[in-house]
Amino acid sequence: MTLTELNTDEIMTPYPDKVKKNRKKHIVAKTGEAASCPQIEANTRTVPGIISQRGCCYAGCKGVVVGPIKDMITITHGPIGCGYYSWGTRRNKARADEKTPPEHLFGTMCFSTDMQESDIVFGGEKKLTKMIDEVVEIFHPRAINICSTCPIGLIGDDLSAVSKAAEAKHGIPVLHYNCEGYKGVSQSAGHHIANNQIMERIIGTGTDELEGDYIINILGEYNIGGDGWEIERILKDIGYNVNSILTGDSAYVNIKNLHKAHLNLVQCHRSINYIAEMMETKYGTPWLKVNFIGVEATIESLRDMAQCFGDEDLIARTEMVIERELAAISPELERYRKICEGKTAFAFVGGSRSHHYQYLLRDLGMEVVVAGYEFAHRDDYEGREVIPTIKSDADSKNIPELHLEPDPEMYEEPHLHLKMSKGKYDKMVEMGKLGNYDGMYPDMIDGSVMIDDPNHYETEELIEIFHPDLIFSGVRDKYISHKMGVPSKQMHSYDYSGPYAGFRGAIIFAQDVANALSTPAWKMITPPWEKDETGGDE
Ligand code: CFM
Repeated sequence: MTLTELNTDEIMTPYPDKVKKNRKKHIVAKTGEAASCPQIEANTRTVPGIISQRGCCYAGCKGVVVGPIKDMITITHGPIGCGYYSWGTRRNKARADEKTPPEHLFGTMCFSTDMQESDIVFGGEKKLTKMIDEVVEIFHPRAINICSTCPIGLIGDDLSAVSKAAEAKHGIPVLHYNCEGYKGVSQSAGHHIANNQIMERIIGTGTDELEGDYIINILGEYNIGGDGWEIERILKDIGYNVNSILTGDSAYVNIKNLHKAHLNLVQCHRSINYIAEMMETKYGTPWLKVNFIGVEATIESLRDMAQCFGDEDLIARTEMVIERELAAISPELERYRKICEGKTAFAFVGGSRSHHYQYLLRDLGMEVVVAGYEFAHRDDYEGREVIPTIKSDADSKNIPELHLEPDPEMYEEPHLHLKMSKGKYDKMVEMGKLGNYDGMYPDMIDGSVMIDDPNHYETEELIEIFHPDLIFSGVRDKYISHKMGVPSKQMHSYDYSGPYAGFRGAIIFAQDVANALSTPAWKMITPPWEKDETGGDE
């Protein structure tokens, strides 16, 4: 089944005219003739009350980007709900390492000023100051983050003054983020605010001399279910030195030295493209878009990385590791592929996974027939070449750009970072390998649909039209599909499974998907479209 103009109208029928007009711009069907992506509206305000899957600015800043920094204490300044509900819900795993002993790991704890009514009336600055004092006295953190929630912006607490005073008093960096939940139109605004602050206050402050060749950072990898560790395992085997993964299992002490790396890899571009681009401007660090979700995608990313450095030994070691890993996983993958082959899926995830996971599903012979992003920008659908700048987006109008000049001490031409000739570097750029990424559209199959900021109602309608075998969802839409007899995989937390990245992750994913597809329970549910008008079975 494909989506026709007729179905789209039918889906929109119950909407008031204004909503209809709005939502129509967020749905695009791919037809064989269309080489380039029709314009899709994205990163605009959600229709109030429509049951969107989106999160807020605070979620994007605290929950997604800065929360996982393991050796920083992140204080949620606000009523307790925001801190409590963002406590340990994103599965960004972390562990102690050489530079970060166990007493500096704070990721499992929840810190909040627990603002009460009287604090809202009289202001929360004193309470915040006291909390910072306590946190320093008890835990001795290397640095502190303070993340604002909605009421803080409304009552106007001066976080900048509190942070400055605390820095002077305690002698450690105290970073503050004005990431009130209502800012922007989704968590995407929070990513941007977090990126700006990390760039301004942390990156470039380190003086460590990093040892070895091929020093890289992996930006936009959050170690959900241990993904980052699997990627690190492969890269270390090949001979790369991973300085820091941002921000999964990352530490303040490593992020300080981010500018010392030779190359930045970008996994989730939506949440971290700002840092990649700002580092290129300030330090000349080149960046490469990678995707370690999917066997073929991982192989291509590894080959692209090796090409960036152009070293014959590295290229040979890359091929050796690819061959070894493939030999180890292929028989098992083939077994699961037999169960999954020919099945279809929906992918409704945040701002990059709905695209990335299409590669892994394709490894299993499955196709995504409807893909939706919750909060992506137009470039995530249409490609960076088509939409070269995100400045026209609603979020970007609300968040000031950092105006960075090249750092004369650190800035080198990008090709010098990679120790390659200018000509070779330019060729990589020309091939679209460096400083670029594709949107989701070219990877969608004919007759498939892309939908921006989908809601419960539209999800139900699309299930009824397409009858997918599996749905990749968030926790809010998961149970809709279950009630309709369609299994789902929670792709933000992996339903507590994982890792799914790299080679070993692909096997765990294949097993989970094969299990979901072959569980007999789903056949025992009669979906609504097979029921008669009175709600009974036909
Ligand atoms: Fe990037 Fe993410 Fe995603 Fe994202 Fe997220 Fe996440 Fe996500 Mo949940 S950073 S955009 S804001 S890949 S928390 S690890 S799974 S919505 S698709």
